[in-house]
Amino acid sequence: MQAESLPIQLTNEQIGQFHAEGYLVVADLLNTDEVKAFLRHQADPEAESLRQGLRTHLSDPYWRELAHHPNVAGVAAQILGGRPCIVQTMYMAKEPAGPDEELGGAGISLHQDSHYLPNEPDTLMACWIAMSDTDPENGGLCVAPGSHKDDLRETTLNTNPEHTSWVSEYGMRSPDGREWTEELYSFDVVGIGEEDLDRLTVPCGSGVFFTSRTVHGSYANRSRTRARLAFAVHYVKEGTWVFRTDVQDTTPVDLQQG
Ligand SMILES: O=C(O)CCC(=O)C(=O)O
Repeated sequence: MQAESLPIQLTNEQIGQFHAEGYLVVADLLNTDEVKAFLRHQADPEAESLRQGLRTHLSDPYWRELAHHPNVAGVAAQILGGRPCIVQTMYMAKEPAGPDEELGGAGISLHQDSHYLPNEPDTLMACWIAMSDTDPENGGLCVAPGSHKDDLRETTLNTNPEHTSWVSEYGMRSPDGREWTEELYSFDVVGIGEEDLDRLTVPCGSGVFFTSRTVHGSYANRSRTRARLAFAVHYVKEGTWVFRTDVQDTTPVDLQQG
């Protein structure tokens, strides 16, 4: 499943762009065979038994391989300036609209990841990989450039029917052992609207790296024929404390494994 070419090395300009804009699109993280092998695996009913929610990278070798991939974790290491540790992995498939439907799979309201994954010091970052061709029509990723420069923004419970909506309790634990629960919900940040967004077109196998404070999300799939498929890994730099107990035990990346 591994790419034969040398792992991607970012230029100083690309790293500067990540810090200036809060995100960076990087082409060809995965080759066609790698994407196909992952999608074939996902379609196999036996893969179901390997799923462990946000921690499927611990139980499913295909998920593990993507999370440790030299072009994914390796680029994260270059951006973080240290060893990345995997916090969570997600596969997000949005189906096209059916013949009698106005919209296909729902989007995710505009948010900052540190709202969901408080961590200290805040080193959290994401790599979002397009596993199909993605664009504004089929519910591709949207980011608000420069939105990472301020603190965490005020939020409300999202109300746009194009976005999934949920509320859930999460356990938290601080480094001194104190424990509590917090109600998290499908956040919508206050003060950023559709006009502030770059609606990205990201071809299959390419990806977007973004900071924990970069406002991002997506809208529903409005295509009638094209699924929007994406795999995301969230990393922190080694030594970072993650407060949520369900993902507190992070996995240091093995960059040799690939
Ligand atoms: O793919 C999407 O629609 C949003 C992804 C996202 O919020 C994330 O990867 O943190």
